Amino acid sequence: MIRITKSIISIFLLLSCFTTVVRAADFKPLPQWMKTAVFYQIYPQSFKDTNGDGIGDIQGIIEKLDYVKWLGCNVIWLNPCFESAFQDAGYDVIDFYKVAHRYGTNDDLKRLFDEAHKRKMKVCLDLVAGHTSIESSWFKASQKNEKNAYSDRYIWTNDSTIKPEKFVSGKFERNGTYMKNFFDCQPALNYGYGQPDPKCPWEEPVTAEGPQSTRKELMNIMDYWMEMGCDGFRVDMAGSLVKKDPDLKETTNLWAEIRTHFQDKFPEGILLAEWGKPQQAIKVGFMMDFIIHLRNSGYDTMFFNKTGTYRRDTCYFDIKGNGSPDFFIKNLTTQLSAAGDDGYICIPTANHDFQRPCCGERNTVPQLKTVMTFLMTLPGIPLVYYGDEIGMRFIDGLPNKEGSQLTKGNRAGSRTPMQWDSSDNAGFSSGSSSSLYLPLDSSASRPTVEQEKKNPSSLLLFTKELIALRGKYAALGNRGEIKFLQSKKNQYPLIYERRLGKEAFIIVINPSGKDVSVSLDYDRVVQKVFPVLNSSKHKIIDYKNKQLKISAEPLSYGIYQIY
Ligand SMILES: [Ca+2]
Repeated sequence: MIRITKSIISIFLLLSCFTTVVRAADFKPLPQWMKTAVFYQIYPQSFKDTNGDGIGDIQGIIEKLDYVKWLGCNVIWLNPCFESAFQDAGYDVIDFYKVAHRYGTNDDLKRLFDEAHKRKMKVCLDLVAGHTSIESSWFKASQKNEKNAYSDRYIWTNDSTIKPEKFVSGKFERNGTYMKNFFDCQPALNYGYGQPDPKCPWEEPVTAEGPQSTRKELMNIMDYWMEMGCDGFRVDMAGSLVKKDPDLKETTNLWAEIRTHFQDKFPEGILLAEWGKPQQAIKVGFMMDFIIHLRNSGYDTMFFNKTGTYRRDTCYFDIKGNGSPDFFIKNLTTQLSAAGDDGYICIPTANHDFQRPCCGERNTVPQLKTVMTFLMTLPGIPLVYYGDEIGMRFIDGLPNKEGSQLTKGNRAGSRTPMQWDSSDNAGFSSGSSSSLYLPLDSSASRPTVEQEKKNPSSLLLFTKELIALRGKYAALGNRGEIKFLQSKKNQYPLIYERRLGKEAFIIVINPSGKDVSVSLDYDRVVQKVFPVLNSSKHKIIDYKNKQLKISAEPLSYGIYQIY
């Protein structure tokens, strides 16, 4: 009897598993173009201003498409460009269907899609799916006492004296407080709760009318831009739409429904998560996720030093050579194996939320070349954050701009105007310097695109060369495998193999200011070690008697093809 009961329970568990959890195998395949995608992230307010108001615009992006393509990038991700109250630099959207006046019009954005496509490039928008601005017409309607279509679009308590954590009170017609996501001006949209507490009536199940209508609206927004020519979305805070969902069951169901709808209509479109944990994001249906400063990924242990939005005493890419890559490598290896062929990871050079590679004491071209060699030889889809290709500096000590200031650090330092040339305002804008969105790097030696295009040893031409190598050799590309060959004794240099089929490379990077030598056992038969890219006149590695002998000068790097 017990055995029969047990079997029934197992069958039930098995069935419930199949009926509620959608697997990656159920989705349509990833678009083929992701295999050779190289991203360039544009912060629209800081890229190129064409009407002299001091704020970058869509026309400016159109004018610089040829530059982005010249660099070797073929996909643009634009930070939010929708009508906004700009209390969080556009991440507080008023109208998801309308381009913000300061950037142009919907027609301009359509022209950007068309111009990009003419150049065989793609454009992804930023979908701020989790919340709106308090100035949104939805939120205004939602505050009314009388029941209307937006009453349950947000999460409202039924009593203004009830204020759980993250709930905000105010002078509203209806009797209640609302839930926020980040700043108070960002009320959370209601996608429902994975495990609603019956004692809290505002915790609706995902199947309730309000959450279902929010879900449909999100798909409408996506359809609207995709039909206009958009190629996909990066979804802000993608893992946090459904509240209280510890096992991600309802989050998985939500994204599975969206992905299925999206791919049925737009099989070439892509969905990227801001999640920070590809093993989860890809499982729920995203095609790519970032390994960044979130969720204890180890990204900080590689790059964050004493200056920047987030600060640490030591990191691996530091001239002192006191860091360790172990934690990052461990996480990267786990994430890659969990993602498998179902999606891509992306490890960007930086983004609008944290510091650039050129930051504090890491500020010379040779130092930045070690960072760029690493980021541009990793598997997954590479991403260049605007300006990192020329070594733009994280500017410390800027004022709070549109919510850039967090409790601890300021994000403005990574959001300053792009430095194009030696003309006024570095070619960013013809407006007065006081009108600029954020001040330019005031350093007399600030790098520019114009100057670096002419300099054969510049970071810009170096980055362009690294990107070109990914296109030339599949082993160095998005789907090539990676194996770290780190010496157990020495944390420096960083040594890894990239391989696909018979094609193989060994990459050595020494970000420290010390000479380092190591010998490693290497099982594969090596007949020839050919330097494809090398910082020094001498080869850093040699192969003898099944051993790799590596001797790396300070701030050196090399990419070697092995036969
Ligand atoms: Ca402008």
